[in-house]
Amino acid sequence: MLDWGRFAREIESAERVLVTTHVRPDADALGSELGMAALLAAAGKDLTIFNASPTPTRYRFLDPEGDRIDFLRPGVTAPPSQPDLIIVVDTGTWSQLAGLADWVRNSPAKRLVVDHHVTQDDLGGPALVDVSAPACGILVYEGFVARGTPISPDTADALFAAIAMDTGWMHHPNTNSRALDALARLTDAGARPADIYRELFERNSPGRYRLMGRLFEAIQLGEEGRLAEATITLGDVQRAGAHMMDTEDFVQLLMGVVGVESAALCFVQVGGGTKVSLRSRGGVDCAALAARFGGGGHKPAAGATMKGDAPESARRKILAALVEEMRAIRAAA
Ligand SMILES: [Mn+2]
Repeated sequence: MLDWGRFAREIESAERVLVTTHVRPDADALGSELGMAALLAAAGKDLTIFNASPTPTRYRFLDPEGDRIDFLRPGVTAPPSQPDLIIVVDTGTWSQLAGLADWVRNSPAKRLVVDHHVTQDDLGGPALVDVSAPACGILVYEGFVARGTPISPDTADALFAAIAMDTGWMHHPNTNSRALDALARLTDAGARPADIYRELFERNSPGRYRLMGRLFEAIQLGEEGRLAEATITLGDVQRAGAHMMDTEDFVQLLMGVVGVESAALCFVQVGGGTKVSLRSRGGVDCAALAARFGGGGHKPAAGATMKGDAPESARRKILAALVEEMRAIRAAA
């Protein structure tokens, strides 16, 4: 539970508040922003939501008119006006603020972070962080409860989407009763789970499905079925009538094969080079592995882009390193 008394004191003197989040915002980032904005509007604040990057197509249903969440783009190189408080949600690092970081640094406004990530920079203001929360949206939901602010159906949808996405629609290991309780209460407040699910998961392009078919055909298993790997080429993407962004979450499909503990998916890039996505639940540290090839991430999920190598050589290198790790972990067990 965050210190909502502290939150109340921090927002007390502010009249104009700008809410922002990390670059390439996901549902938790956007839902938390919309929730935070509603929470502050109920406290009589003047609100702006402004991000370093556009709202991805998949999440535009959260801001259907596109008039609530603004962002940097050609012709709009800064937020429209200076706030007296900047609230950063779902991140606490300068690098994640990307193109907005310098503007935040140079703004005379006070700063406040509301987040659930471990990695935190000093953004020049207090950070209200709860790393045990599966989603930032849960923290914002708890803010409504703590402050006794009613939740509108639209805000309930935004917070529901935030929590549902950061828990992988309630199947990631972080799914707990705190998340499920928040989802239940948000549903009571008017959230529409079936509509949100359709928006998030049933808006695939036909090209994405054709490319998925190609992926399923290309899966190769190794290490007695514990390793799944595949490569998606530019030709695959073109023949499917798809785009590279249609490959989002593809590596997770490899992890769905029974017995698979680690997965590597290589994407041949347009400008040359190979992007590799790694997943593991068998003890392999994907972040450490990716770091050896100039990438990074989390232990169970990481990635790297290998620029200097031809695709086949990049694939061989990453697989050799992954197999070596898998065997070392097995030998030690
Ligand atoms: Mn999050």
